[in-house]
Amino acid sequence: MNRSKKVLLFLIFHLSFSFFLRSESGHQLWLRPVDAHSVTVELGGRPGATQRLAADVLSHSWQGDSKATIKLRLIKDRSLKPDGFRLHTGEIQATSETGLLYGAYEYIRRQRMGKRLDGFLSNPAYQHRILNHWDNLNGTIERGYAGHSIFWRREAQPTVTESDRALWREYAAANASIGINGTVLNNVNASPEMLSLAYLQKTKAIAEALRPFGVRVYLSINYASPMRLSGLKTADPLDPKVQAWWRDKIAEIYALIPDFGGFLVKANSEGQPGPMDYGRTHVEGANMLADAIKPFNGLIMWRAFVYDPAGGSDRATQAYDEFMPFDGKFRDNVIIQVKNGPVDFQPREPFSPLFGAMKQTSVMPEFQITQEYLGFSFQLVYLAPMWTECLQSDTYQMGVGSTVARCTDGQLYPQTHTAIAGVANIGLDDNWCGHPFAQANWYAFGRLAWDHALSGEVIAEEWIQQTFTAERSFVDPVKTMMMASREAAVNYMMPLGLHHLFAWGHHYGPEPWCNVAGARADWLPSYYHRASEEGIGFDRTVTGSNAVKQYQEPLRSRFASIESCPDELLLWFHHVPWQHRMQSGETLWNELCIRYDRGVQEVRSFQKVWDRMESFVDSDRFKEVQSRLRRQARDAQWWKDACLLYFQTYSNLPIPTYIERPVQDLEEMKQIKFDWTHHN
Ligand code: GCW
Repeated sequence: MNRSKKVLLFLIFHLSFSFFLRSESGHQLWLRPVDAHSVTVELGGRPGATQRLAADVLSHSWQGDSKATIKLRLIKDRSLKPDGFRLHTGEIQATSETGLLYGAYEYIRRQRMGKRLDGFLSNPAYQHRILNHWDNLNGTIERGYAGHSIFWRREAQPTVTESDRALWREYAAANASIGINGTVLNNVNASPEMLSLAYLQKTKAIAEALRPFGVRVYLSINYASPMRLSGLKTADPLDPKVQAWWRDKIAEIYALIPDFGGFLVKANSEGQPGPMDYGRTHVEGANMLADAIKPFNGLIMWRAFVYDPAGGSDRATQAYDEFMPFDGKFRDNVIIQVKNGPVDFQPREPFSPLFGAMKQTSVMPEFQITQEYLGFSFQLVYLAPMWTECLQSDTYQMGVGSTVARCTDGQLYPQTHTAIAGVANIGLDDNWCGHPFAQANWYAFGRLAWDHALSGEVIAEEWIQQTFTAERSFVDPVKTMMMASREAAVNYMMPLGLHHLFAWGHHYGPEPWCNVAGARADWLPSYYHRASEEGIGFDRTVTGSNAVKQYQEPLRSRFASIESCPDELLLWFHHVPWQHRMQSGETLWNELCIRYDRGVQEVRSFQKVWDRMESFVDSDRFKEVQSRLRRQARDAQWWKDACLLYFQTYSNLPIPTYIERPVQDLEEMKQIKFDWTHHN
């Protein structure tokens, strides 16, 4: 072929692509419209709004035979849980309309993925699959990186517009498509105003928009609300006036929202009020609310994220020490919400020892979808591998195979309620989540909440095909990149079990040297890394804080021994000499250098993968990801340089010469002041 022909073909190729690949904002998430074939949907029973939505889903996205007919059927079937469904070619069966809606979404997904339809039965792993929005009533979002709240904004009185309602419906549809059936609308650091009539009325409007999609609303409460809202003298849970106040408030809420889900409570944690302000316990505090909401079948989700305001013992041990004595004492409509790890959503933590240990109490995992400690919305970090790592961790509490998943989904313990929560990464940004790939984390949370046995890879495959294209030469490399991205972040931020090396004031960049006069010790990185001339890491064995004793054997011994402790958690559980020989045969210092460098190299390789994908993606989303990857590469380098040069001041050892050199000076990096809002 001569050159001009080649150029011509090239032009045609690119023009046709740019014709088809209209620019996309990402607003449609994984629900982008497809060229649907025609289909007839037969509704079952006396169809309500939810069933009609199921029919819409099928007729808007049908990929099967043209002119096919599909029946929606409400049936009685013991093998189906309330939200479950069964698919047959041409038929969806469920015991509820919501089940039909979930079935419709799954039907379409399976058509698109070319998967078997006949006789496919699916039940959710958890009854309550809930997003937690850390949205403040003034519209800002704590740890939110995708714009302001979709629910609240700064205004004298809360108002509702038609475009609010439209947005909430889109949000609800996205949730329904992945099985999410609940949402907490406000920050756990809760404003008492949330329970004022004006805000409850807006909550009612939100509930109405979400209801047809099977999504219930919940609220976070401030424990001192009776005082702050109504001027009571106390919020003591044993005070009859306080109890009456909550009973009345709850009755008021249910009069507005008959299917209200319940409360999420952060009490006596990080300065929030709670029962301990009155000498009462978490049990007394939670049970009082549980009794008040019981007549309405509401749920109290009580968070275990508590640690001693005075410092004291190892922070990683405190939630367990606080809650274990209460096992068996909570009402059956209380569920203890436990973060995946014992400290705080770090890039890698062992699972919280409360999982499986509380045997007579309902416990639910809390994951963080928003990337507070994983690169905000600037970095591509796919979190499913982190969550499956936690869910599949064996706690050994009821023998081999007592995974976190099985300890919380009702299989091993008779929980009245089962639930799972994810802290949302959603805001008013056009693409909802900031980074186009952050949408995958919302998606993955929902899919895992429905089926915790799914692999991160299967979920990534689904998400990529629906969000971008099904072309193998796109899907495969992008999936590999996503699957590698969490480990890459661990490597360039805090490998080998290091944790909390984050800068003061934001949790984006590194500040292992951070020292703020008067700050509590366990808010400073040095509390966690304990670097000295001898070594680095937190001794949590019997010679240290003995956190290992909170784990069941054989884990306790495995973690306690420097020989058997997995590399990934070594510096979490041990203070290790710089010259210690690792499993790889390298010294600890060299291994640390290798990991930091590997993390940076991995991000560089993601850039190359993405740059090869240009022809598959519309230019808006392509450029957006490309630019964010550039930033991620720079910031990974920042992490590596800061941590290695700082730790080197203790190890006094050279960075092995087969590794790329740092390119920034330690003193320079110490001067960096990072205000992320200016970079958004
Ligand atoms: O991860 C930490 C965050 C706080 C958050 C807290 C919590 C909502 O830094 O911003 O507060 O956890 O989970 O309560």
